[in-house]
Amino acid sequence: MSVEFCGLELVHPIINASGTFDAIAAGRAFGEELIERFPFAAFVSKTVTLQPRQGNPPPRLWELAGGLINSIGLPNQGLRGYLQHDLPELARLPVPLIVNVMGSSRDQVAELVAAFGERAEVAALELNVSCPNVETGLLMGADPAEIAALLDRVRPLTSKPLIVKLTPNATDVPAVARAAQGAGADAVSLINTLRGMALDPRTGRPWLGGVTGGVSGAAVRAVALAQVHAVAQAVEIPIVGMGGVASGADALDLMRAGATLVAVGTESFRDPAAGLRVASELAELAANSAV
Ligand code: RRO
Repeated sequence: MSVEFCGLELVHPIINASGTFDAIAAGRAFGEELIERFPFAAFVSKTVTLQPRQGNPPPRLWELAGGLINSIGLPNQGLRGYLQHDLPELARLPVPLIVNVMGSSRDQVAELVAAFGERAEVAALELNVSCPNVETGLLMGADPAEIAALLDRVRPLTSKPLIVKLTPNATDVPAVARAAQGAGADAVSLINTLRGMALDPRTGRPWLGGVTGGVSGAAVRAVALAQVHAVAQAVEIPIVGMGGVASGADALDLMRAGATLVAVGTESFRDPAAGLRVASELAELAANSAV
């Protein structure tokens, strides 16, 4: 099941979706067993911003019949805190580290890319232009011209692979993917969450502290499949497909639609070892069918 992705040799095609698996907390809970049987072939960090952020006010989660709505709002220690605390711990993982970064301006993203670009512990960068829970994130990722301008600014700053994480909350996702490819992205990943909302049944007011949030899980699987398929017709660079993957069959669907790698997200909250299970189910299916 090994696969080459942007020059990285991965033992299988299953990785995690950014922000859905805390490898440091899981390491504390499960110890060396987690390191020895790490569920993913590469690890994608939660989004890092230049300055520390508290995140959105609680409540931050709403459970749906078919998934979750999150309004986490990018809590993180900022670049300096990440370099000091998280990076040394994540560098111990037995798989390549992909750092996900986000800024509210091109200059901010550039500073993050330059800083991580020179770290040997970092195998690749994912540019989050698609968070539904902060206004600025969505604007960049919904507009092909904005994406091209962002890549023009940051591409010269690193030779590491740059993966652009696309938003499904855009009118023409393939056009954004094409703009990313044209301006030097090495890969695209999709989908991030779809904007959604839940009301508190007792008060009729928005449940989430951030009012709206991002929908993920089984509820978005068909949307992800359609968008990965559409983007695969539009670009030649590799695609990381994600959205509601809970089984090897779901992963195989996304690969048949054009994904080179598949990320598991919401399912890891239910089962922290989901990545391993999806990879082994996929291997069994692939042995019996042409991907
Ligand atoms: O932190 C979040 O609220 C968040 C992010 Br950065 C993202 O990219 N996607 C999402 O659903 N939530």
